[in-house]
Amino acid sequence: MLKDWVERVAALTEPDRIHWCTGEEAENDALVELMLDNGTFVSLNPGTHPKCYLHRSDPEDVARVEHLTFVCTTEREDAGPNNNWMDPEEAEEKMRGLFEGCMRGRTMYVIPYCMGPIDSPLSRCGVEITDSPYVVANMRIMTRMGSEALARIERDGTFVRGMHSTGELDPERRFIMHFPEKLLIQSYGSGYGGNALLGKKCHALRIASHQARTEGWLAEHMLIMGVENPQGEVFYVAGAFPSACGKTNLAMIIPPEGYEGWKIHTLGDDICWLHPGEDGRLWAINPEAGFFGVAPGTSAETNPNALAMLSHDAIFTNVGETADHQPWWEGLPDGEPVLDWKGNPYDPAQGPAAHPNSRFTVALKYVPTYTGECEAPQGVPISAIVFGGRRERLVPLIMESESWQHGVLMGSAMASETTAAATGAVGVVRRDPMAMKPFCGYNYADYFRHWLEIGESLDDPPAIFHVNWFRKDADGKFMWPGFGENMRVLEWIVNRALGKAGYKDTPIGRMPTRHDVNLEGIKVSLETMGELMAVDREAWQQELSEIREYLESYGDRLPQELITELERVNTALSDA
Ligand code: OXD
Ligand code: MN
Repeated sequence: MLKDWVERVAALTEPDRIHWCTGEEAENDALVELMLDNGTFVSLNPGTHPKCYLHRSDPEDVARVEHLTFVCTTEREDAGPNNNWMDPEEAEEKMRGLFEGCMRGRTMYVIPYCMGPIDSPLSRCGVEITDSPYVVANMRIMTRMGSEALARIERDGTFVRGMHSTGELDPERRFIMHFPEKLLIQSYGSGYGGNALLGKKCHALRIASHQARTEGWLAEHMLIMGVENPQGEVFYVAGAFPSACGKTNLAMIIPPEGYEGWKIHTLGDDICWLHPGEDGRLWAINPEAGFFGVAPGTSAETNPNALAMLSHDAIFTNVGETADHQPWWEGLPDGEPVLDWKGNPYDPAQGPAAHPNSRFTVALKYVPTYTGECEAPQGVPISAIVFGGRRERLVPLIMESESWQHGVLMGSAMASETTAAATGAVGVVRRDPMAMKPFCGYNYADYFRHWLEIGESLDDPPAIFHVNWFRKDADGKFMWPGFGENMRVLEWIVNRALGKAGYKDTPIGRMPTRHDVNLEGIKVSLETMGELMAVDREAWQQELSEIREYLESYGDRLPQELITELERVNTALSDA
């Protein structure tokens, strides 16, 4: 079946050569050599950054393109108002036209990959066909790619098919199409990140969310981390935050002074597959094997663990370069860029040295907080789910839902100011339920129902929280220090999960009192903490009416339970 499909794709795209990827070191070395020869890769300083390479993408191809991303289900309603939709036949016809002969003169790479540990029943496989060696090198880091995955695919007999060509990199001839009913992805005209590394957003979120719904699990845009307390108990937390809102930083947070004895386990920073276990708990695996993280802002101060893992065996995309060939981006205190991300002499008047969505690709096992549980075939049991957004006003630092239903409402009401991770305006507040707006492969109304049903099926569901690290005061200054200090909030979360942290009930959820979050050693006054946890009744009623309007835009398919829950909160606010 795989062979037939590869032959059909080759007949359509007419490559000069076909290369089946094994994932071996020697194969990677040869690809690196090829990319250094043809300029796809620039070698970085082997003294400071051994085996690190810089890739400069086409300047018009620097982020995910949500307006060119489609979910092609037979019925338009199944894709929902949260997705761009195209009729599957029309979409395949359009893509056939683009793929026809597009690999002439090129090599076609066949990448068998496994999302999740090779021996895990929770993992799912795929095959990406691409004409980009850069994609192969990235997929090798981001997934379990090669011979072992191929053997599993042959055993399973089923896999997600992904067709990718960089085409002409013409934004006018660029589409990212998903056919969930056929477990098929077709991507043309971009070589960048989520548009091209099909294992990531296309497979592990859009197609997998559809698969998860039919099979009874959840595919989520979440980090996975373990928080180990000084008693040696480890609590696993999954966290959903919109793109470029600090998931990577949180996943590898370094506990601040005063938290000696606490330890962080990093299992993943972007995607989490959650399966109900036989014990009534929710178990998580990270389908990915690497990080594709945003570089700017990553520094020894904000994320020393990330900086440490970026000193070897990493691919940098669209960062600047120093005179001695080290990668450079805004936020690094040392070094000076001489070249910008386009490879031009750096001129601050022309913009930043690194593109705001410039990225690093590096294996998960190189993060200093790697502890190996992400290889566990059964996954890890999740004690807490944390939702978060980037909100300057209104939304408190931390709150806990009263029930699973209330938590689903919190997740579905998530909103955030947009970032550079996708093309389009930055800083605009948009609703981004469960941080899945760009990634949910089916109708959000059905997705909310699926979340409610999963909760009902669990005897011991995780507690659900909502955080906001991004509140600003009247002078526009951040009120909470963030980064490592977020550990203080994590401490409250795991202690809540243990049932031992104090809280007060408020109309919008449970919150710590001013004394329940440890403020020792930081410059946050009790007064500021009070503000960070205040509930502005009128502003919240306004927010609830906007949430209601948003949710009701999903029409009849919206589960009524969410509106009932929203009305409960609204009544509590009126009574307060
Ligand atoms: C990502 C994203 O690349 O969310 O992880 O855009
Ligand atoms: Mn992401």
